[in-house]
Amino acid sequence: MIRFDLLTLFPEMFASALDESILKRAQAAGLIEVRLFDFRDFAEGRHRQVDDVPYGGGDGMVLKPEPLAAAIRAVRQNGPEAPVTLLTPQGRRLDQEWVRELAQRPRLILVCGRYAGVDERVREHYVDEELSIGDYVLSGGEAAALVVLDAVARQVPGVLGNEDSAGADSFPRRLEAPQYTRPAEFEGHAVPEVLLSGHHEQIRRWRLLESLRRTQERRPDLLERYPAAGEEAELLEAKAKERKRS
Ligand code: 9D3
Repeated sequence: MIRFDLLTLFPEMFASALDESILKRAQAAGLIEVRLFDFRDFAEGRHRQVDDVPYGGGDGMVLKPEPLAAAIRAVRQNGPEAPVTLLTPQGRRLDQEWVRELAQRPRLILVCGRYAGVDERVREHYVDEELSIGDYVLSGGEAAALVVLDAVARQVPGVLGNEDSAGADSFPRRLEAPQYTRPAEFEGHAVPEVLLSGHHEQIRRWRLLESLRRTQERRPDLLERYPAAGEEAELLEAKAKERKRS
């Protein structure tokens, strides 16, 4: 069981995602628990102000420190000790390895920033680690928090049904071979012969080769990091020889 505490100004952004398929099942089964906190609820005053203009000038509004800090303190107190993770484009980029590590924790506290940023003093004194999901600009941390939630939940034993109990998704070292389903001919385009043949060994080798080709073509970085060896290397060699002959 992992507990996710999400701190956001937009808790409604999570509703439909949490009410769908895998995440819904995981919550119903008690495998994950998700709690949403609106840090506007921790803002003082009649206007419950959560942001303000930046000192020194500039565009946009900066999230004020007090409501955010009060929310983090309250959430932290209520449950086991856990690091506080700020979702920010300045964070360390998430990858599958980090996802697996996060999934070992009993609890994740995810703080969603907004476009103009968070007062630096909160980052310094209330945040333990900073996470980005990649090099592109989002409007805030909410979409990123959903990515973390989805990826981490998949690693929790029992969350994936029998459908994909390879479960704890392994690090994707190769891209997948193309997939087809019926009909055997679609708008004049046939499914590769070998897949209809029923020759399981030939199908396995075809997939392995297509997977290698596709990885070579689209993600040469993966082949460099995890070079072809054993059967993969043999297959590539055999193909290279074939090409020479023809
Ligand atoms: C250029 C200075 N900032 C804009 C005034 C940068 C900026 C801050 C915050 C840009 C976007 C955001 C909002 N994004 C996130 O909070 C965020 C994010 C992202 O934008 N990309 C990848 N991962 C993440 S995690 C949180």
